[in-house]
Amino acid sequence: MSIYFIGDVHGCYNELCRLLDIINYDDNNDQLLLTGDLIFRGAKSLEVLKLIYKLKNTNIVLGNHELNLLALYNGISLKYNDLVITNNILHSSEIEELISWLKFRPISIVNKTKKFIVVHAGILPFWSIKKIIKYTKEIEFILRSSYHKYFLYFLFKNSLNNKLLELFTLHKLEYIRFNTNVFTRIRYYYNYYQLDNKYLGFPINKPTHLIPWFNKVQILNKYSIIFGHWSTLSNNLALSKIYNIDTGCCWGRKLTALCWDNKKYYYVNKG
Ligand SMILES: [Mn+2]
Repeated sequence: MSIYFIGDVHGCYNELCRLLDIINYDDNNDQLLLTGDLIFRGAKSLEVLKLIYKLKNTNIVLGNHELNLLALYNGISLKYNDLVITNNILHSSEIEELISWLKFRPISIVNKTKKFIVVHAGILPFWSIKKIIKYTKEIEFILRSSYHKYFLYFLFKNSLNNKLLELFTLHKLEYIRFNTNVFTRIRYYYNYYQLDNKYLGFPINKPTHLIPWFNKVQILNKYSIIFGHWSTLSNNLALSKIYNIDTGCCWGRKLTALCWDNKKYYYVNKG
């Protein structure tokens, strides 16, 4: 039995199938964990979603693009959205099953035995494992509740339905929204952990006020972190216990798998 991670697939279905062939993935014996953003950008997003959904020993953490899909499904309009891919997914005969499955995917995966965590984008440096688990549970609770639609409006449109206040205070809801953005969108922050959403480049050339989220992360004394979301990093960071496996397949580069047992990388080029 081996554990494999695969980075952001973004609708690159053919490359995903080739990569699963190369690692000889056996869904009865191995485990596959993906860093989220299975969908959008690439044309075969629905095919990727259906393939991962039907594998038994596979899980994903939710990425910003899965949250986008949940928002679109709930009637929230988003600016960037790719109509052809969106309609293809939303008009699928299996859409309800796929959405119910997505709503129950984790925000983070913490493996205390193997000492790794998986997130889509990142965490903050002072977060302990205990805090990561607590923040994850809060977000998952609200996404899985019957009030998830109101939370998505709060997250995407800053609109507050009073029903949400039956679950949490406004202060707490703002924390949960902030934490959701850290788990699913963070690259750099500045000042008092304000998230920057403009600069995507490699840390070597970054503006001086920006700090990459993985600097001085406290849990690295015990845990490794596997994440995606930041394709400009590829897996060129060369930092101990930090594994970025989004290698920009949807941008014409490659899709990456990491085998946890021997820390070996496997690649498939786009096309
Ligand atoms: Mn992402």
